[in-house]
Amino acid sequence: MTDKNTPDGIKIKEEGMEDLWNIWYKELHDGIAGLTLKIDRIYESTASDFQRIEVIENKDFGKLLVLYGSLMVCDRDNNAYNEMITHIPLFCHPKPRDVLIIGGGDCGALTEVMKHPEVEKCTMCEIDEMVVEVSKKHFSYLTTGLADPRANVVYQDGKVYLQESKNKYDIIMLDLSDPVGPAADLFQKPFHQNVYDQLNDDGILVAQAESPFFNQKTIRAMYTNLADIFPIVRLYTCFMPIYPSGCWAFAFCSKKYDPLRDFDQNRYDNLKLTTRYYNDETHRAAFALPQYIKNLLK
Ligand code: SPD
Repeated sequence: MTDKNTPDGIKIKEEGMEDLWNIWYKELHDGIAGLTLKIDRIYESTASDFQRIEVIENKDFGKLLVLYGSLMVCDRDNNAYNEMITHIPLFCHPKPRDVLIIGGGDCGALTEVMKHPEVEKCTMCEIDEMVVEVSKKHFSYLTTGLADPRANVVYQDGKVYLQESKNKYDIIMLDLSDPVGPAADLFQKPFHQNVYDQLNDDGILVAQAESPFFNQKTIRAMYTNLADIFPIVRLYTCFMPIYPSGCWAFAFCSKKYDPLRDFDQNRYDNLKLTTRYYNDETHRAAFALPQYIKNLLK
C-alpha cells in the first residue's frame, strides 16, 4: 500500500484503509492502579434490569465477561476461581449432598460442583437471568453443568431466597460480584447469619472475599463478622490475573470441618478430577497466607 498526495495535499492510502481499531478496556482498582486490555472484538454491550453486561475479546485472554464495568470471568483464567471456590469445600465435607450457590451466573462453579458424584442436588440462585443467557451463548463450556439433572436454577435475589428457604444445605457458596450494586447486602453480617442458619450442623460456607491487596477493609470486616458467627473461619487465596492485584481471597467458614485436617485425600485420589488449577497441593498451599494478610485478620 503506498501513500498518494491529493491536489489539496491530503495523504490518502492507495488501497483500502489502515485498520485504526484502538479500543481499550480499563478497570481502575481503588482509583490508584488498574488493568488495561486491548479489545479485539465486542460481542455484547447491553444492560439487564440489574446491571450493564459486556462480552469483549482480547487476543490473549479470550472472551471476557464484564458486569457493571468489572471483569468477572475470562476464557484464560476462570479455572482458578471456579475450581478453588468449589473443590475446597467439597473435599472437606464427608457427605456434600445438598449444595447451594448464590450468584455464580456464569455457571462455572455449578459445572465444577457437578464433577462430584456425592452431590445429589445443586441449586444456583442467581438474580440476573440475562447473565446466565449471555454465558450460555459466549462461555458454553462453563455452562455444561446446567444440563445435569441434579442442577436446579432459581432466578431470585439470594437474600430473599435464603430468608424464605425451608431447606438446609451441606455447603453454601457465595459466588458473588463485588460488594456494590446487587451484591452489596450479601457481604453483610445479617446475611452471613442467615447463611449460617440455613446450613446443616456440619455445614460449610465459602464466600468470595475480594483482593487482599486492594480491598483490605472489606476482608477485615468480613472476617470479623464471620468469626462472630462460625467456629472455624480460614482465609485462602488463589492467583487470578484478571482480578485486582492478581490475588483473590475466599473465606472458608465451617461449623465442624477444618479445611486441612478434614481434606479427604482418598476421595480426591479416586475422583481423578480434570482441573487446571486445583489439586491436592494447591488445596493445602492456598491456606498459607503472607504475613500482611494474616495481620489483617488479627
Ligand atoms: N472484581 C471482580 C470480582 C469478581 C468476583 N466474583 C466473580 C464471580 C464469577 N463467577
